[in-house]
Amino acid sequence: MQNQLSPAVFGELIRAFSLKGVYVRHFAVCGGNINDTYVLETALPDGKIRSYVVQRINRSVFASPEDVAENAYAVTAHIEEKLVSQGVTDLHRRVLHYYRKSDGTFFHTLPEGCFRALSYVYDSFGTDQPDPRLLRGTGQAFGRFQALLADFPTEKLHVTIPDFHNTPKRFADLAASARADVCGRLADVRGIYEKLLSMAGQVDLYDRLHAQGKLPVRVVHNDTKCSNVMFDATTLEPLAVIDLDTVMPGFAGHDFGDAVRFACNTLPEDADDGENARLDLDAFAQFAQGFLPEVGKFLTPTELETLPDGVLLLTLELAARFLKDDLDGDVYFKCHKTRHNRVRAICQTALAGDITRKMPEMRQIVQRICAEI
Ligand code: GN1
Ligand code: MG
Repeated sequence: MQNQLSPAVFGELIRAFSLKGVYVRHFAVCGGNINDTYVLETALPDGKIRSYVVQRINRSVFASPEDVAENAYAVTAHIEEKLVSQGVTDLHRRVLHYYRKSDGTFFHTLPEGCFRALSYVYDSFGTDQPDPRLLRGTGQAFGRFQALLADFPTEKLHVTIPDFHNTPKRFADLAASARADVCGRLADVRGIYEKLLSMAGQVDLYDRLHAQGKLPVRVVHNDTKCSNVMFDATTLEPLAVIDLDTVMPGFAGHDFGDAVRFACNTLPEDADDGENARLDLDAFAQFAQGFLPEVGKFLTPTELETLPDGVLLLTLELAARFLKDDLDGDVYFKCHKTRHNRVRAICQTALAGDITRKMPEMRQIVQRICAEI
């Protein structure tokens, strides 16, 4: 549960970020595993209601919030410029805006935490639950995000969480937690742990290809859950990609893989019967039909060929991260049920097994769509 915040906190934020209007109400938006997110409503002098998004940043995950904000600002400014040159007019619905304080900084620290304010995408919705009607649009949104940033100089980005998608290191960290076994949980999760290790033989694939000069570094969103796309409430068209906290240099397949592992799983990420998790190939094809036409022109043949490998990599990586957090005693991800991280790890491990089996079909689907672009 998020701690309750008083209206006075939001009043202080309205002042600090020079937001328009006076406080009316706020409510929490559930879903994130790291930060706390709220919608804040204010009333303008003419009585109209204005909405903002306010977030309390998890300082133990993001050591330098200003670096996170600088990345997000640089990326959104670049996207905005591109959209303007493409003749897009409803910019406020297509790209997030981060508010600054009068001293130019993006964060306001109060006894209750470290806060930032950003724009609200009107007449839109996001969803935690993958929706078949939105799969292609989710692919389009994340593909377009990469396309809009294809010429952004990656060296300008801060590495806000080092080794974020360093899958081999995630496995090394898991092994260290298993050795330490601080909560005495290893005996209980040994089966999952061993199954996971048995699938981890190729987790350095992207790093090897990069070292051979075959995989370029790109701007990567790094958290491409379908809940991070806002859709038009009427047309269901994808509007803006949100949650830019983890935008960093990385590989294109990270974004493709993370999106598929979340949106094309037959079960939610933390389903109680996670051992039944499977990859839905129809869903995969729909997502790919949205994503590939957006990126097909500029990703290299090696990047395109290895997109399905990213699905396995990211699923294994998340399984390793959840299992590590279970072994560590739930210190990283927010937990809402008993042994929540164990539940999540079981689901991702079963999904990784099914992805391994379905790799040939995934490759065929990607090849077929690429041939049609
Ligand atoms: C975290 O909080 P949220 O949902 O934006 C995590 C992602 C994981 C995701 C799994 C900074 O993202 O890496 O994929 O949970 N973010 C961070 O649900 O660790
Ligand atoms: Mg996130």
